Amino acid sequence: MSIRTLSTRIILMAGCHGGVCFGGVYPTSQVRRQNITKDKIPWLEKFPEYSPPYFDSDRLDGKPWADPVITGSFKWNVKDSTVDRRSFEGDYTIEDGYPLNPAGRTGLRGRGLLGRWGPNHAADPIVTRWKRDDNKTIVQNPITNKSILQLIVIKRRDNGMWALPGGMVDSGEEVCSAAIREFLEEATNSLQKSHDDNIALKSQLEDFFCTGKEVYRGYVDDPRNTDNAWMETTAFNFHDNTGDTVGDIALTAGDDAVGAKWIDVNKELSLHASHIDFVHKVAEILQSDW
Ligand code: RP5
Repeated sequence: MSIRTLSTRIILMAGCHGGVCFGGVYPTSQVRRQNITKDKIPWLEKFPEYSPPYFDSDRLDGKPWADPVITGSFKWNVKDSTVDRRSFEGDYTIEDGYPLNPAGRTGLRGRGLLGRWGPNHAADPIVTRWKRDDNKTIVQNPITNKSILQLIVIKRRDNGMWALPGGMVDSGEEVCSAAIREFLEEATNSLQKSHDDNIALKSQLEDFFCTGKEVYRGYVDDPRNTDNAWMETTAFNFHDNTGDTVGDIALTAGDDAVGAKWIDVNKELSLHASHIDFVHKVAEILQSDW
């Protein structure tokens, strides 16, 4: 499955699975999304009764990483020196001055909890190793005879869900560097470590992080998405084939994470937003048990 095919599949499913629950209450608020049926998700479908509530969280007030109120000076679908407002899904439409979510209606206008109008760019590291027994032999599923893959997940502080240790790309930051930084912050608690410890850890993992392969780039079905602001990500797989590098490091939750652990990969996994789709792609590439 190509990167674009996966992206398209998520867009078609958006709104009716996982993250966004139409008619549900928006995270951290009392605001209820307008209920809409699946057939009314595409903007091209006529829906004269569509009149969703507007919500901008006051948690955005004064945050340097958040956009101001929209003015005529906003430049959409382009990257300037500080903000990349391009979407991986192609040019999005601007209606009445607001960018429209390329996945369709979400039942809520405004920015919700997201800092940027339009696309909010994140990076997700998918750090994997083979499951091994005490003799370091790779463990297989006896039914499928396929090797079992393990993945590093963190528990999100905001919704308690297990997730990839990803996060927002900082202004001017390379996407792959953001994935590595977020991994170190959320799964090794690098923000609380001494400078020397972080240098040592980074040099231990430097070569490993150079092996990262991009497996997905596009829209994310995140529960915070609205009609005018949505998550997009680039997901990289960092696979420790021998289990000798990242496979051995101590995991400690940090920053926005309240837990960090290795977990067996299979189709029963339940992860935040669209993360299970990215992990499935990695399982296909590495031909692991699923
Ligand atoms: C998801 O939210 C992305 O895939 C990424 O994992 C995450 C970024 O948001 P924060 O973790 O910074 O809240 O949509």
